[in-house]
Amino acid sequence: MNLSQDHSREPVQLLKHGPIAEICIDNPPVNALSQPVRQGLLTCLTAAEKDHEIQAVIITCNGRTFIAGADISEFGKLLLEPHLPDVLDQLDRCTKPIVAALFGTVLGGGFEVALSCHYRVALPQTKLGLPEVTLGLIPGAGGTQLLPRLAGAEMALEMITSGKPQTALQLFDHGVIDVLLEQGSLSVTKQAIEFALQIVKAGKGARRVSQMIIDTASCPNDLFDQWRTKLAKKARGQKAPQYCINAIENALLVPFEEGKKREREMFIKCLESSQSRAMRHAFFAERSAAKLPPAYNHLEHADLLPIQQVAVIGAGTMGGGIAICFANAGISVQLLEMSEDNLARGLAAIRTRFEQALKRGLITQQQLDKRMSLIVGTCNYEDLNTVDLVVEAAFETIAVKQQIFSTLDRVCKAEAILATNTSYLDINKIAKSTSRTHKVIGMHFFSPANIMKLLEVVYAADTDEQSVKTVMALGKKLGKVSVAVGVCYGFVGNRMYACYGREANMLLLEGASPQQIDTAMKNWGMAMGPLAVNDMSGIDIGYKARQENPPVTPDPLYFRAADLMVEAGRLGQKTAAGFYRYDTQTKKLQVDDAVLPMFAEEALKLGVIQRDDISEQEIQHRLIFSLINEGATILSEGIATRASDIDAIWLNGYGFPRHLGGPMCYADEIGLDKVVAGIKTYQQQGNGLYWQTAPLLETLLLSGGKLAQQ
Ligand code: 3H9
Repeated sequence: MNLSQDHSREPVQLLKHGPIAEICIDNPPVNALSQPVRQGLLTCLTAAEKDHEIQAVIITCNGRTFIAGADISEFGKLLLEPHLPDVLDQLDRCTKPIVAALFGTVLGGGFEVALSCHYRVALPQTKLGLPEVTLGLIPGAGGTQLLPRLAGAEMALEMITSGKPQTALQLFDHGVIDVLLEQGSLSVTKQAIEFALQIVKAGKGARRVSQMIIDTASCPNDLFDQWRTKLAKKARGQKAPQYCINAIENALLVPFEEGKKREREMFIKCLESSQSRAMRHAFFAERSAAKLPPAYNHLEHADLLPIQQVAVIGAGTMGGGIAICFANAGISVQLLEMSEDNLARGLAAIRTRFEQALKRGLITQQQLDKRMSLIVGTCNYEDLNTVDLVVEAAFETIAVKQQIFSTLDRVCKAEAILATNTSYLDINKIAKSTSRTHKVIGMHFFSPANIMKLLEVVYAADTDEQSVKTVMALGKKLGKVSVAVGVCYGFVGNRMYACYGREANMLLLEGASPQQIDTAMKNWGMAMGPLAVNDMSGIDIGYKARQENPPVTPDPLYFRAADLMVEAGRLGQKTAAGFYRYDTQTKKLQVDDAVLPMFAEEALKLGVIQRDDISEQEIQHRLIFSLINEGATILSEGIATRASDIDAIWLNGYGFPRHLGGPMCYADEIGLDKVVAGIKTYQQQGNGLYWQTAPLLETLLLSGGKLAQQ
């Protein structure tokens, strides 16, 4: 029986099943705890408490998941009542037993709802977690106080500071889940009603987690300090993880009510911080990246091409990584190489990578066997006549790629999509070597392709809607953050990275040392400095790319420092020397002062005056402002659809610190006036060729607009 009078869609309804009341939440897509849901929960709970026929309550959700958290889009606005902690207090104090019926992804505030209930039943594969830390927050509705009471302090520290979910199956062993439900027989709701009836029959009442005592017997004395030290290193520069530890420690030190009050204070502090603003921006940036540019949204329901079988051309590091991505997603791959030797080497390298994953406990032997069986080698293009999509990952030379694409066009079925993994080259030119320019697209993976989350989906002039939509959907299936971008040299990420690298190179000629530059950028927040990164990836790669595609305006200073290294045979880690030296055994990086006179001599030749007053801030600003300026230009050209797409690219492909939100978000945070003033300074300092303020920045400065919202 539906007690609600209004049958128009209420986000929360109260239904009666004999003595059991069902509070059912229906707030698509993920049943987030928006204000009407919080209000509905409170109203229904009050009604169920008052109803004398009701002896127990279950909380259920319609749709694909139990509550996946607070409504993140409400954060940053005025927080409307009722606040979640107050709603959950009422759940906790309810005199009738309450059962949470869990399935899907029970996250953040959703998990806190479940923890505030008196019993929890769940399908075994339900994912439960407190991912607030990934949004620069701590759980704000009792999570830090309730989870340790059920699962112990160590488990709470692990889950809350990592934000990683666990399955109900795993949490059952830790006492978080009372009963694992059966998949497929009765619905989750029906099984939860059965459980509630059993509780009533057994005379079990409300069992408040808030009143449980935390078992501290097995906790080391310095447990919390150990975690503080560990996370200061692992989550360098981030504030929320430290707050999480403090809040969990409170659960052991002060009564529940006080612990919850302090948790709320820290939650609000985090919510108002720039780090959380940046991380929430990152969350929405990654999701809006899935929305295609207007030009590709004419056909609402363009049929996607089913991708069951793919081919990868080239079994080198990149091709192998791409093949692994497909196999991990259960898609069969034909891996093509020019010779049997190369093929055998490539397949062996793939097996080694799977074996490493097995050793680290990331996959089982069965999964290894299955994934290896999905990758079949060939040296014969004719074998590719049935595949739905090809990703070419061969040499970065236009002639080679054109040759390959013309062959693919001949052998592949007419509807097959032909993708290139080129990092820089003109995909329009590659497409022209086929008779199906509408089916040619870029799939730009980042190395290591099976690890890095970013996929730039590059649409060329003729690429059709079906191909773009199919490849974007495929990216999601591969677990990637896919971002659609237009064609230009280096697309979005590498075009911007060239500016960042250019400034690092200029600074070397001007007298900064490699470690001075790298330390400045690490102190700023990057995981690695640009020159150590360049040594790792190979300095010769950029050198060859510049030779193949020289800059439009020739400049003798452009990447001259990197070119010097290559000309001296210092290609990076692979030759044990680059901007640094490397121990041949341990690969450990060592500072090498021998490079400094090389830069000084070249500077003298080129008329660059070396300075000894280059500050850490100058290095940081020149590298980051160059990114912001180029990003703004790319945006104006329409190569990126929205500024947040650029941020999604930098967060997922280039190690830009998530708590700084991406270059566009960071520009707003520090102020566009500061950025533009910096650009003008560097222009006067002698780098006029590159430091032209992007017109979009000037316009926004005048209008007071935000770059990240463009
Ligand atoms: C919290 O709970 C704080 C509390 O401790 C205390 C409060 C006082 N809010 O990812 P998808 C939207 S913090 C608003 O593509 P999937 C998303 O934007 C929160 N919107 O689907 C997208 O919209 P659109 C803790 C949300 O199936 C659509 O739903 N919780 C929220 O790949 C589909 O999303 C989290 O951090 C939300 N909470 O993955 C969980 N969640 O279509 C965050 C999703 O317009 N969410 N949307 O672009 C997730 O991790 C994933 O969305 C989930 C589904 C795994 C649930």
